[in-house]
Amino acid sequence: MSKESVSISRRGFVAGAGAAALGAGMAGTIAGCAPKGEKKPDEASLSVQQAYDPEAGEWIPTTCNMCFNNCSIKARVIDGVVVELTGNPDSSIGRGHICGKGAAGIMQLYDPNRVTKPLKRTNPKKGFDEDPGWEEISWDEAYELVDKHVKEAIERSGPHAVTGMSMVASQIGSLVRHTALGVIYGNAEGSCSDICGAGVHQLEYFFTGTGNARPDYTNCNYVIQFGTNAGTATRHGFNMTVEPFAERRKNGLRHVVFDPHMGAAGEKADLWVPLRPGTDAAVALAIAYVLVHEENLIDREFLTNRTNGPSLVDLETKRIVFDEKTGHSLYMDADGAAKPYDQCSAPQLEGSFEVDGKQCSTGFTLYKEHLRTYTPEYQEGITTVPAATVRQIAKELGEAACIGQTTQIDGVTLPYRPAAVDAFSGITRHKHAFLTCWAVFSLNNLIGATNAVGGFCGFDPICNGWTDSNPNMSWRPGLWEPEGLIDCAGLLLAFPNSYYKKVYESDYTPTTMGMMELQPISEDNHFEHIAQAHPDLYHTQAAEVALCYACNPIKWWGNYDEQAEIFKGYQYVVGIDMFLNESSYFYDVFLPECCYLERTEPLPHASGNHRVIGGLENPWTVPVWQKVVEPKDGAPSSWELFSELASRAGKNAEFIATLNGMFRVKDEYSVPLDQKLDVEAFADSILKSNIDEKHDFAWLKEHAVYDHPRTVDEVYIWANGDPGRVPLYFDFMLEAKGKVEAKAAELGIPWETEDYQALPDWKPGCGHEVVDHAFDILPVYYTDAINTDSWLMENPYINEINEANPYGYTIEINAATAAAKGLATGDKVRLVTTEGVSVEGVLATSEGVHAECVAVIGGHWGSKSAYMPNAKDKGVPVVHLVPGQTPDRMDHVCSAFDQCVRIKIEKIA
Ligand SMILES: Nc1nc2c(c(=O)[nH]1)N[C@H]1C(S)=C(S)[C@@H](COP(=O)(O)OP(=O)(O)OC[C@H]3O[C@@H](n4cnc5c(=O)[nH]c(N)nc54)[C@H](O)[C@@H]3O)O[C@H]1N2
Ligand SMILES: Nc1nc2c(c(=O)[nH]1)N[C@H]1C(S)=C(S)[C@@H](COP(=O)(O)OP(=O)(O)OC[C@H]3O[C@@H](n4cnc5c(=O)[nH]c(N)nc54)[C@H](O)[C@@H]3O)O[C@H]1N2
Ligand code: SF4
Ligand SMILES: [Mo]
Repeated sequence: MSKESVSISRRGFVAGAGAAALGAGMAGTIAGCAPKGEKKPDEASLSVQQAYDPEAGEWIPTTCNMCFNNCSIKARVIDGVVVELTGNPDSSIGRGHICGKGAAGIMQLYDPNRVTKPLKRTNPKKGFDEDPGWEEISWDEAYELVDKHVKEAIERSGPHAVTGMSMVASQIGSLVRHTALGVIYGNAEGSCSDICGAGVHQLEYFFTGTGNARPDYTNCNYVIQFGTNAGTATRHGFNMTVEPFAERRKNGLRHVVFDPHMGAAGEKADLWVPLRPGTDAAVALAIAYVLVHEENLIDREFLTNRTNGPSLVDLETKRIVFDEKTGHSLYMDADGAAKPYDQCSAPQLEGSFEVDGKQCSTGFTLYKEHLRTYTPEYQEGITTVPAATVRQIAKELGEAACIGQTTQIDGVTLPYRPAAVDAFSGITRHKHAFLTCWAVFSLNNLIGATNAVGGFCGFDPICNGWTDSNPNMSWRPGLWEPEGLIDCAGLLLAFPNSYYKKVYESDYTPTTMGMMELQPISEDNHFEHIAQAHPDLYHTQAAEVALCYACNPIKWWGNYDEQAEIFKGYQYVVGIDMFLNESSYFYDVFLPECCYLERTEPLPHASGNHRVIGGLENPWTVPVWQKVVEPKDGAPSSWELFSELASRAGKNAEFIATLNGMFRVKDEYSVPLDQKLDVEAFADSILKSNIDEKHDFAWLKEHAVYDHPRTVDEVYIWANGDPGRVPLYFDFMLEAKGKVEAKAAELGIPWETEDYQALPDWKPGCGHEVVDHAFDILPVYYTDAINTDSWLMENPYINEINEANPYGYTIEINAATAAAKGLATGDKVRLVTTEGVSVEGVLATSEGVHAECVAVIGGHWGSKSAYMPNAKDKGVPVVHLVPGQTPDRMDHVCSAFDQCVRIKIEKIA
């Protein structure tokens, strides 16, 4: 494969409209977008007419994979060529919309730089400056190489010798990757880098019974967002959120955004509040202070009956007091007697009492006292947000919540709290992220908006089944009896999950580099990034072989040179992708997956509908993902690829049986266990098991989507009056602290436990203190609506939009800050850390960024790969500035990773 890959732009494409190789219809679509009058009719533009002949070709329903949302789309295909992509209005997933990224998918399908044949490295030297010398090999050889190297490593050094990597670019494929490695090879290690949800997911589990939550947009009047562009550029269910959010905005919803950068959210908001990165907990706790101490705008009924706020806490030990007989936590009843929570008729939310000779206060009383530190004036110096702004927002939020009001839906009377506080990755990419997420999401509890109509609700906390009569696909959160707290359903496959069980009952001995057992309330095995670099630190075993599926692990964490050293250290690296991204410079063998438009997948979403925002307006939806054109050069899908590996290893039965368990396939509908898995037959198994025989895959291919309405009790978890509370005083954190400390001491390993506390706080994260005044700037990065993670700049449509955007590939800086430093738009600069690590770029000034920050899109762009020529060197990879391999940047509760690093800006003459 030559290094002179083809560089294309939209206009170049039109000019060379011979484009014969791409087929008539393709040229038609491109010409259709070209500026008017640019070309005379020729062969290509004649095909424009053909492409737009309403009778020509057919529309085939399928699923988009240009970002992780997997919207339902339709592809128009003429003579085996995709000429147009559009949304599918029959499906709630995307609601008939296709975004700019989705529409640009056509340029990915036909990108001449997409790889479709397996490759083997011939140059043994690995590095960004070394051409791997890729040589085409047969599929047979490619599979043999994977099988051989993975097996040999495991035979040599055990299951920890192999690590699998994958992330969100192909979410369901990642599940298959994980399952396949586990079942076929007994692999035990895995790595990921979703430095987005660490902390957020856990708090959402605790409060909503499921790992993803959102404002109940259609019923909400007031939304505060912390560090997210949800519903304006990003997040789960992007195309499902944009419309209801915009509709409500038109009808009066007030939108407040806390973000150091004015991205899509800040731009659309009524109020953009720039704050210093990593300080959200301080402002959130100050909002709580105003609600509790100044405005008395809190929902006492909710706090009493739906949180553990009335729990009696021993003031000496700071632990909740449990009844010896029942094992249940004690509340103080109105008659002055302490009783188990479920025997108390009128629990006291506030007060201090003597119980069995112990001085006790309620959890809420302690929470209230704890807030006294966080006055609006106190947070000002930390966050730079004026105290008056905090007071204004707190009052608006509390008043918008309509505390005390109810509403009726489908004959059920429910609390009506049309105000919600939402957050995502901006607040998690910091140390102390768990405390921050806790401080932020607790605001919903204070105003009683958690799980209320118009408030803050889980995507999919309860499912009664995909039909009225077949409960096979159903789940609901259990109850943690000792405190009556709700448990949760797991994120991807919605199986029952309980963090409390893990805290109280599990063994804390770590079994992998991710150290998950030592973090009973973490979801992310991010400690692998530290442990792989320093196996001695935690007495873990470093992996020798890595299998990277649909990810760019050189770019997804911290400093690239450090990551490159890790990758050079692996004895063998397998890459499965569509493009030779910069991580491929460290791969030994490359197996191409076909494009999403060329493949059939049994289900686009995991059964928990992880990408579907839920709500009464969005039914349970099972959409089709089928190939609309034949795969170029016969490249397989991940399902086919991993099924082939399973089959070669003689592991069909184990592989299929595990998949059956994951997707709740009933025995009678299982595909044969002794044959290689057939994807369409497996889709049949899932559909027949969870819907019925009529709705098989043939039916789905024709009808595009099966759906089933959600019921009020599936959306608002307490609609049936079921018991269940959310934690306000986190006693279980103190339990975990003791156990984590004991285990770390026993193993003789370093571990931080300061953040295991019963009430949330703000603590300074990395780079908060200014040590050297020359280094006065903090870079932040954000996501816009037209890009996906690190790979879309290769797409000529997207690249052109980024180039036309003054802030697309530049470094955005506050105009006043720039002026004070003698800098201006167009200046070429170097961002340098105190360690001397640097990245370069061109400045663009604006008023939309905090005076102490610079902002870039993505933060992991600036591709180094010559095999992605459109993307090469585009954008500014500020994450390269972040040291990634020491534990001091890690939040030891939830595995969040701090991305803040102080820099100075040097002008390059
Ligand atoms: N278009 C598009 N959609 C996507 C994706 C994509 O790549 N493109 N990726 C998907 C994935 S994997 C994810 S994780 C989600 C991400 O979804 P979001 O979390 O909504 O993504 P970002 O736009 O990166 O939002 C982070 C925001 O936090 C701000 N920020 C940085 N530091 C701080 C801070 O300390 N405090 C506060 N308050 N804000 C801060 C940034 O300026 C940025 O605006 O989107 C998903 N959807
Ligand atoms: N600086 C910075 N770092 C980040 C983030 C950030 O916003 N900025 N975001 C973080 C977050 S929240 C996340 S979730 C991760 C995301 O990290 P990754 O999931 O690693 O995302 P990408 O870096 O875009 O790499 C995706 C790769 O998948 C390939 N790909 C796309 N579609 C397919 C497919 O269908 N099949 C196969 N086999 N390959 C495919 C693309 O070509 C690309 O090489 O990054 C994290 N790291
Ligand atoms: S939001 Fe994502 S999945 Fe939906 S159309 Fe856009 S790129 Fe495709
Ligand atoms: Mo993410």
